Amino acid sequence: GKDPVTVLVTGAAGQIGYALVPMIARGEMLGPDQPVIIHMLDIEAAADSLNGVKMELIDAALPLLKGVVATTDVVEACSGVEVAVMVGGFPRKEGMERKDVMSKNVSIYKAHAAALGQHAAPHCKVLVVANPANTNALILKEFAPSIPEKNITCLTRLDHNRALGQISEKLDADVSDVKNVIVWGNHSSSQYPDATHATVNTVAGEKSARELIADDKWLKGEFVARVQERGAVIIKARKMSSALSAASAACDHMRDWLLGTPKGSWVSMGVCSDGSYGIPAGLVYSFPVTCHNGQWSIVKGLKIDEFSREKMDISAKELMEEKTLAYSCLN
Ligand code: NAX
Repeated sequence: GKDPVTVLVTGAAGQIGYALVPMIARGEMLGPDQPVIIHMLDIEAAADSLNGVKMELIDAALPLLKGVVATTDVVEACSGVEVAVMVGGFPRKEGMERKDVMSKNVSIYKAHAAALGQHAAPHCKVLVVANPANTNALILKEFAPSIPEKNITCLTRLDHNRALGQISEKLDADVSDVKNVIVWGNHSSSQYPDATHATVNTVAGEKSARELIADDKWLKGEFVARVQERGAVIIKARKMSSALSAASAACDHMRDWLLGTPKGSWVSMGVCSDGSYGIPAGLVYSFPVTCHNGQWSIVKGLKIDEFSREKMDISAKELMEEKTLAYSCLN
């Protein structure tokens, strides 16, 4: 069989971690024939809980799981890692200033960047989940210069999947028949879910979602708002944030990146901008991408109407402000 791949999950004692590690150990991230070794990192205060997760993983007797490390030591956690899913971070608590949360996460991501840069495999692929996801990824990219910047991404696949879900509900279509929505920008409420180019596979062939829905007011209004606000709606319902769908999206993100996107379809990923679509180069921004041979590329040449342009720029502007704020926390 194949050699095992070592996967790091930070914040593994948290609620996304608890949903994510069994998915990875069942092959949902790297494929059903890919053995894995899972490294789980969390902080000292969560060490007992992290050990509990390790015991449960062992008790699940999963055939693909060739080893599991539960540690609070960043160096041990990052050693030899080929895939890193960064879920650990400092949450915004009530009454906290944006700058204080940013400052905590900047120092966490700076430290994790250094450890990954020194101890992970040089070809390590990184997915940042923890918020502010795009800016945490930006900090990671800046402070792990030995990791190619193309290998550092952030999660907007959950928003992408939510957009697919909304269209599938609206048209009463199977979600697997809907494709090519786009989530542009920041994984925040400024994100722009765009269905302009989405298609739906019907008995009469592939049709434009926009034409089938025939309600631009819904697409520009309720659809956008529903995707943007879905996270908050779930917190309200569950009294906890979305963990199952976030973990599932993290698996989708990594799997498509490593194993490729199907012909004719793209996904949304937060990646380092090359200036495409007028988005400032160097920002970590969510674009439509296709993946092939473990490399993503931004889908080029899509027509952008005035409505989309404005929304895309608003999110870019927010990311530039986050970047400035993050840099002001460095000193
Ligand atoms: P939890 O608070 O349950 O888990 C976070 C874990 O990170 C905790 O166990 C904590 O001890 C650990 N941690 C904190 N600092 C650490 C450090 N320095 N090193 C290692 N571990 C550390 O949050 P959970 O609900 O699991 O969410 C995790 C993160 O995902 C949050 O930042 C959240 O905002 C973000 N999300 C991002 C999403 C996305 O689509 N990009 C969607 C879901 C989620 O909201």
